[in-house]
Amino acid sequence: MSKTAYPERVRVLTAFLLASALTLAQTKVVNKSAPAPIFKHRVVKAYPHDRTAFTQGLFFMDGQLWEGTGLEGRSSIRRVELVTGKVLQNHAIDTKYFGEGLAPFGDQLFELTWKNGLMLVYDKTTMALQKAFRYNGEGWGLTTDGKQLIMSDGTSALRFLDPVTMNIDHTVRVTDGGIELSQLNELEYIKGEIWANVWQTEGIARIDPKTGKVNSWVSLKGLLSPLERQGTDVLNGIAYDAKGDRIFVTGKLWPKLFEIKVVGSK
Ligand SMILES: [Ca+2]
Repeated sequence: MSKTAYPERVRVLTAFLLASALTLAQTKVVNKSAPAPIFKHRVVKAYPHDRTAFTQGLFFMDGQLWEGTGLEGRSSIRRVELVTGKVLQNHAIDTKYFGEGLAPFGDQLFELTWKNGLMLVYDKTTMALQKAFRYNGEGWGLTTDGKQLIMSDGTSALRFLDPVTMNIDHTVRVTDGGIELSQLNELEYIKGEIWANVWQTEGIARIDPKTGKVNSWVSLKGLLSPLERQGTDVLNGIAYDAKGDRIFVTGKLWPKLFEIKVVGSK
């Protein structure tokens, strides 16, 4: 499964690697266009994750994980027990849709579809489909700051949507070192920042929602062992437990989900 053309991927990976190299060579000279610093992570705990779940959306609510999975014919939304990884509730999505980002708002769940141009809206409790909204372009990641839904679409844009009308309130362009950063995938709003998996990298960008500027990166290299990595797809999925101040990450078809802490962060 590929989302965009190869040259675009190379550009993004190059940007991330370049940012890594520049950080290593960081000098004391203050440069307004310097790329954001990259911090490492520490694993607090590892939990089981459904090896067949092509994770596209992830968040933590009511003491549980909520996950949206993708692929045509295999897309679902599910409520998952953190400790065991057991699926407690599952709703299969119409096979013509490719599920993407998933976020809660009020008593509803909102889900993007990759190229179907539809935002699907479900009842949170029953997971019954209630309605759908149309949007332009592709649907990738989705989160909320508690006031609006925030959506990525594969470009450097983050759209801020009214959760009632689904109208675009405004759009922010994400940049690192003054260069636009595209391929923003799964999202999570964490303590005033938007965290974004950058597709096909092992980096999470921490973005200022107002300016779109990347404040810092979190490198998640080495989460899976080479053996665990076999048959998996990319890192994707960030969830935040606000009460417990816990951050969870996983990936598409990954056997594990991790609670992580950022090391060396401000
Ligand atoms: Ca998320």
